[in-house]
Amino acid sequence: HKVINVALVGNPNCGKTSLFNFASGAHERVGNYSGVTVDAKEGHATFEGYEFNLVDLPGTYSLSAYSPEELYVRKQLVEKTPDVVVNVIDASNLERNLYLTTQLIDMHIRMVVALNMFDETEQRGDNINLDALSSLFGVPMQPTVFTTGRGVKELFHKVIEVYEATEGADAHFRHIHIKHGHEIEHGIAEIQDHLKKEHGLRERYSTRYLAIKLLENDKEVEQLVRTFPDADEILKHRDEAAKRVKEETKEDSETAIMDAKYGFIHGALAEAGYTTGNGKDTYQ
Ligand code: GDP
Ligand code: MG
Ligand code: K
Repeated sequence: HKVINVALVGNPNCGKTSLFNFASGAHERVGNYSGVTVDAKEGHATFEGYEFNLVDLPGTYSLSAYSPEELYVRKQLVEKTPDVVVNVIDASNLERNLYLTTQLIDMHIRMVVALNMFDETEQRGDNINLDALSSLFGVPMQPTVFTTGRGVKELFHKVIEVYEATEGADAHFRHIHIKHGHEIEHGIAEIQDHLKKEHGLRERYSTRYLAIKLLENDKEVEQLVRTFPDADEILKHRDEAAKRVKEETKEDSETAIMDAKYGFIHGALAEAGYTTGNGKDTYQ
């Protein structure tokens, strides 16, 4: 048996635990409740000759450093290095849910998106070209309904394809960069150049992810970088880049990066012809 370590990541209430229970036969509590403890449940599943170690992570809207859930999910992704992330999203609330997706893409991890609650989007009469959306994000996407198990086999099949894919050479694994606009990208590239000098770093972190986090003034990543011998140099470049971003966008770089991500999402949804039900076009 080949073993694939899979982490379930997504906003609260999008169906992660429902998938976890359906796939692993567990009976974890689903539904609306705020957990007191921030932890991960582990379970197992087998499919097409593969064994899956599933980790059900706490719900999070973002990968910033503002809540215990966010920090916990980040730590799990970096330290446990899952082979594939299943990013579960509530397809009836696409725009907000895709924000976390853009942050996961920054981490340069192999992932598959489960467009869950697909039944609700069908009832509402939403329309979208999923092939186009999937191609714009560089991530395979699978419509699912975890309360009935619809799409779960296809989802796991996609996980296997992404796991087995060779980087660059395979359509199932095509890392894209979410483009944040000229001055932000210029800053990211410059900070990244200085991070690359750090030996051993790249095995655990994407330098692009670290550079973006530094530009967002992320305190946890800044603490990590302060342990590097050339921390002052790196942070000096960060400060200069942040200043240029502010001059260009009139916003602090954290807000500018968030706006750029939402801009990307809007553009992608428009290009994929997204309309929501009730005859109302959300994206023109
Ligand atoms: P989590 O917070 O991401 O772990 O989400 P849960 O698995 O606890 O699910 C939240 C709620 O959504 C529960 O009431 C589930 O029964 C329900 N749910 C999960 N998946 C679906 C789905 O595909 N369609 C619908 N209509 N409800 C779902
Ligand atoms: Mg849950
Ligand atoms: K619901």
